[in-house]
Amino acid sequence: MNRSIYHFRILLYSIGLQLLLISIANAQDVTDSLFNFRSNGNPIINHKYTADPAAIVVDNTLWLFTGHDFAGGQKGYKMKDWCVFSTTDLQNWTEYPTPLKLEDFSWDKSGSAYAGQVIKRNNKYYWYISTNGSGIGVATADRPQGPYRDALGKPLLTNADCFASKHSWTCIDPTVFIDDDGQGWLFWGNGVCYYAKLKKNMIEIDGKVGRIEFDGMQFEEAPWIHKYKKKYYLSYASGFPEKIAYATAEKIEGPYTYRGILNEVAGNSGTNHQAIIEFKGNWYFIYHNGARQRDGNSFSRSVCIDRLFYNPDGSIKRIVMTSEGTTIRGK
Ligand code: FUB
Repeated sequence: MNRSIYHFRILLYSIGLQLLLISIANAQDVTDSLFNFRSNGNPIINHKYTADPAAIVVDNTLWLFTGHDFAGGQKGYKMKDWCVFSTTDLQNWTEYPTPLKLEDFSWDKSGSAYAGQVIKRNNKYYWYISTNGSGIGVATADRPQGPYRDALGKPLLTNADCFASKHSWTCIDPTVFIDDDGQGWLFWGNGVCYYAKLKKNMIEIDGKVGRIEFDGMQFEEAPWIHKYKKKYYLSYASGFPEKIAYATAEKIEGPYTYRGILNEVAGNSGTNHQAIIEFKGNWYFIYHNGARQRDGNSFSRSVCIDRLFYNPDGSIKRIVMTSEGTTIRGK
């Protein structure tokens, strides 16, 4: 074989190999190995579409749990699995193998993996997830990165528990909170905000389901409970397209007082879905927008993080959504 044909063949092989590697990298959208990446601003994740963030801090590490949207051209929320990421500095992240899939809940008939939240209790992790109509489920794991297993083999809550609602997607968006006295609470809902106590085992509801209502509420979905200086903060998506509003109370069951808008409509996305968390002495507002999608719909979302600041009276300053995100220090 003459030398130039030989070199030409080597060139073709190396191009083929590179194309193969690129397609393997793209196929990794369903993650089956550890993947390390650096985030240089918002959105923080750029190798896949992520939505509905929830976070916990364990020791030095922030764990981020998200939904997993499909790429552009989508007509609805049809997600099939959830994702988990960790970081110790909000810049360098690790993504873990897919920790939980909708198919892990044999009772789901909806085909849509909606929002959820993870909490730690007694060295176990509890992931409360929602579906579009089949109810709220709970899965457990021994490590934050999973894998998680359905703890009940049936929903924890269904539309039948949502006594004041008629529409099929009312039993969604659980947020979980363990109070200083050890009592676990679940809040959830679309259109109406429901709440209930959890038993110590975290996989059973204790007592009656209640409803949160207050002047000015306009509750859409995505409740999130956090505590700051002994006060309870209930943040939630309000109106549509969604802004995030919040209210505060002296007791977790209320009465709550409406405190105003916290975050404006997030660019190019009808939904907004926040998590609020303290990490290494700073408070963060984690949400999603549609910044990375090109076809203008609301179904290929991306998680972002910006700082959250309190006023001296405990009210929260309006969130400033930025492109730089947490790469700006002390904004
Ligand atoms: O991602 C599906 C649904 O959209 C969530 O459950 C809601 O909070 C909204 O973000």
